[in-house]
Amino acid sequence: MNTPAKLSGFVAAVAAVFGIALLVGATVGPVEEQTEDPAASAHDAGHGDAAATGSSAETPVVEETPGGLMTYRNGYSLALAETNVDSGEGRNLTFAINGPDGTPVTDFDVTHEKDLHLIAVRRDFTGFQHLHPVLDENTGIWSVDVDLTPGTWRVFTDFTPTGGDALTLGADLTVAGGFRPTAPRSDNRTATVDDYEVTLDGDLSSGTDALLTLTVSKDGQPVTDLQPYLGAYGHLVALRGGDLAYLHVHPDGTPGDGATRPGPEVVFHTAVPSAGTYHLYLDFQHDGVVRTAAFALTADGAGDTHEEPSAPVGHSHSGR
Ligand SMILES: [Cu+2]
Repeated sequence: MNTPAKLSGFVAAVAAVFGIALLVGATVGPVEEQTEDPAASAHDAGHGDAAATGSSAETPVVEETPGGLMTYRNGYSLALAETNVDSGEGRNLTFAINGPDGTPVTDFDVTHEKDLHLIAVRRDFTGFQHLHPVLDENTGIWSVDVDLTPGTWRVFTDFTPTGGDALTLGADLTVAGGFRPTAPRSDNRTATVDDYEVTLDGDLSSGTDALLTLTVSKDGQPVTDLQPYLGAYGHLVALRGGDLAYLHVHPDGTPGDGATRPGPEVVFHTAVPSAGTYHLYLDFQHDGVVRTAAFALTADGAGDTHEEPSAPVGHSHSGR
């Protein structure tokens, strides 16, 4: 008696499976296109590149693979001279950016006042450093001193090869010695560094261009004479928890434009590609010293793509 009901249930199930298969097909397609797309670059994410790359313009903001996850991309690669090193302060690190012809690149476009920005961070989000290596133009070898504690580090190089698109390549660096991983940071909107306190306002939500306002105070007084650092009153790097996807965060306004004040507020905008916790590092300069304030902020997945349409974005398996 029940058979027709069962059958129609089966048909519905098959239809559901097909529906999911169709969805998967639809979502895999653009990703495959993207891996062939040499123009994919973190710098230009969400800034109108989609039209130029020929991918049909839906929501271009967060469709790209974020930067920093790949060691090889668009024919370029990050080659660390050594991938296993000893710990210590001021450890010399050398590397090359190899180009599509397999030889080290020596011509770079200046971005944020430098040819190349290097971010080194231990994979448990300890020991963040934002450095500017020096290039030997004869050999294409970059050199920089890094303070390394034992553990696995991620090294990011953020650059624009002349004639090419902006890229962020990442590679792991293993530092010998025993270490105890730092527990994951829970969300924090206040960071203290030396005599400074920095607070973070604004929320992250996938698919939305978020405004983040960082407010700097010293000894309880607002700081109103921040100094430009890399052409802005602050430089913010965002790394996603779990995989350390590297996001570009753009400052709002530039020093000397007549509207941007030297603190206490520094405003940035960014679009995160997914839900998740993001680790944010603000470099700011005051009294001639660059300091880094560290935050963590969890983004909701309101704009996450590739979700099953009927399922809420939250998690239904929490079991509580
Ligand atoms: Cu830099």
